[in-house]
Amino acid sequence: AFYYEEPCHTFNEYLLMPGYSSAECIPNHVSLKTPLTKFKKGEEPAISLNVPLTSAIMQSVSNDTLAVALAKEGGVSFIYGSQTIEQEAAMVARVKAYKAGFVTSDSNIKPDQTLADILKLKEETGHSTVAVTDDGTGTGKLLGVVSSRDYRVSRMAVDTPVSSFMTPIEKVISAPKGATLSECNDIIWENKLNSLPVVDDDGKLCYFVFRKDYSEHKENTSELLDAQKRYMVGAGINTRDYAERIPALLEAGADVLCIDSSEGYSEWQKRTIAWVRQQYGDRVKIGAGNVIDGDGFRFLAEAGADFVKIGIGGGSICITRETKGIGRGQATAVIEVAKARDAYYKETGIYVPICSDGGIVYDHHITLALAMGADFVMLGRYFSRFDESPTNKVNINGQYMKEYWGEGSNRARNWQRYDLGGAKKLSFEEGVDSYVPYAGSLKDNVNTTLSKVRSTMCNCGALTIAELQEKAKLTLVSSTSILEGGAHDVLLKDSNNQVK
Ligand code: MZP
Repeated sequence: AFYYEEPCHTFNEYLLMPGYSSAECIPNHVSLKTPLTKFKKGEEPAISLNVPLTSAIMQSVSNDTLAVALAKEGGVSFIYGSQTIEQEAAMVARVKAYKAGFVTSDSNIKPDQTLADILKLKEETGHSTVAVTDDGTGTGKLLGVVSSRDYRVSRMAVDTPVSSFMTPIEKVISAPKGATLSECNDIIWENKLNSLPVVDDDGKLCYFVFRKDYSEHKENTSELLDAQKRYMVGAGINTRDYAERIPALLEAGADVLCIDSSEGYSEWQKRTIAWVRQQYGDRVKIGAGNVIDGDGFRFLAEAGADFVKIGIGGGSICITRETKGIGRGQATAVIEVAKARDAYYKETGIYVPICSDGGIVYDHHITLALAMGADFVMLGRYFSRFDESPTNKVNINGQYMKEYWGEGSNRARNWQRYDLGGAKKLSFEEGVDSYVPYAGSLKDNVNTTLSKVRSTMCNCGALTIAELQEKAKLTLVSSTSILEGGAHDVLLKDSNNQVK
């Protein structure tokens, strides 16, 4: 057996030490742009992210609703693969069909549907206005609209048909197809509307413009209504049914794929990547993983992976280390894989981005992972707490919680993720089913998290992630210094000014 000389470490055991910050070094000047896929020296990556965040390939995290919300903030979701090929492709297609600021076919309803259907739609899409069209699609004839106000005021039974409380088309203020965003905005403000349907000559619905769109897009007011933004989305695949799943996901519009596996240093991954290269050449982008050392990285890089994911056993819902006794402290894994990535780059001129997956508990762990060499991070627990995640929000003892379960739990039964050949089943659990405290909207939380990341980067004198990786000074902390890092030797107050 081979024994490592040093123990492995987690993010919590490290601190960043400040470097010199010039007057230029302010959070507003920080760029968090980062490569998602590999590139040759001197070239640009085919896909970059504006922020270094991706959401985990998990049933309780990455559906189409969360994918749209994260793409709006500049990151990318990988839709979970532990569902049928048709279901996963449909989720991908819904993200691609979503046009910034416009009602999609998801937010439409037929007049004979009920209030209960609207409430469900609202939950799924987050839209507060629903279009009532004759065929219930985004291109049907517009018969009326229902806004949150309409159904709240009406307080009707949930089985009430929509036609009885919608605002009928005669009373709906609309704009003609071809109107520019600034023209729409004038109508919105003159009439104190929150949203404005745009219809063609036959009364067919083209899209809605929302009041908030204007502030988001006011630079290109004249072009915005053809230049409809498509959001980027990734999709998880496995090493069993890739020959059927991948074509369906690409047809649905997936921008990037990722092999979802608890253990990536395997022949199964090599075969999967080889199949992609044989079918599509370099056109299709595919990440692989997870690995926790330099050998695993090199194996996947040589197999042709576009990026490599790091992490075994560090996920908040993961019990792999307890059940199988394998894994490695996430910080040590990232540091070692980053060294292998840099050596590979020096040798071949090919930069293969790496992703630190799992185990992010505090926002500063993201900065630590980036400083240690990760190009981006993947988070499960973090995103599962938000409105946009697919799971139920429940009240437990007076506190709102969201459900969050591992892909290796009996609930998810994602045996493909743990597959080493053999029977098509999950032989034993490697994940748990849990609750996480509900935390509100993705946008608010991501903005707060990233402002902390930018601020720490400035303390380290870095305006880009590459600069952070070059300049960061990291120190291991003793267990007593960890205690010193939290509030200590004071009595904390609760919200009523009482001692907690
Ligand atoms: P976290 O952000 O919740 O700490 O970790 C999320 C990561 O845990 C996922 O991206 C995935 O790599 C891993 N995961 C998902 N399910 C399990 C499991 O059931 C798991 N063991 O380890």
